[in-house]
Amino acid sequence: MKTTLVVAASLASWLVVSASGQSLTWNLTGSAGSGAYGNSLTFAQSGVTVKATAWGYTYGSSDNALETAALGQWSLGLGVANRNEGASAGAPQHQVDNSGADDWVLFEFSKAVTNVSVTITPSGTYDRDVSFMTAFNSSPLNLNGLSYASLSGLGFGSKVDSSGTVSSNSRTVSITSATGFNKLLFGAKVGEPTGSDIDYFKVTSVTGTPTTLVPEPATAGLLGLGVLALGLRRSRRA
Ligand SMILES: [Ca+2]
Ligand SMILES: [Ca+2]
Ligand SMILES: [Ca+2]
Repeated sequence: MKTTLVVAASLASWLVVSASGQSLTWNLTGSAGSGAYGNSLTFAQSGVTVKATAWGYTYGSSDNALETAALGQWSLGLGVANRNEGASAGAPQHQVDNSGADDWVLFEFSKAVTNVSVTITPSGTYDRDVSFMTAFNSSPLNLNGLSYASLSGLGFGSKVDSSGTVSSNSRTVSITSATGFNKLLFGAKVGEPTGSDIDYFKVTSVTGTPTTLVPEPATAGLLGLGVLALGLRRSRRA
């Protein structure tokens, strides 16, 4: 019996067990066109599904929290039309962008993943900086009315920025995370709403390796030792 154990960094609250080793790519391109506020698109690959929804930082009269947006799909991938842009916004605002309000795509995986990367493609020549956050949360998420500060309550870690350059080419972004996750909030870089800093792109594909995560409760040490002992015993028998 093959038992694979990968013990995550000591500070992580989840252990990664039995990474399958098979990397999957979910191709997000298509021809659905503009979406409606609150819609979703789901992509399946080898039995693992990814549900994508769109969010804009447009909530309330002062745009101070996340609100459902319209998820569109084109030949270069997914775009977000937020409520300030209008659900059927045209180019370039129907892309994921930070001109005005921040746009985000929330990816909810049916299984935890590691070694994740996201490929983006601008429709035109634009800056390609991104921000992202990851979480492990076994419930479907509703981000409506939540500020960035309140996302930690759903298990999201700190926002990570990743800078690209101005180009019309695709860019692949590695998603750095201390452990596996099943929620990825991915958008144009927060805080660059004007001029040539503005980032515009569609999200073309997501790649990741499915894993099984085991929680690290108060008894983590004991549980970890037990699993480790079991693994060692099995490997001796093999
Ligand atoms: Ca947009
Ligand atoms: Ca915009
Ligand atoms: Ca930028």
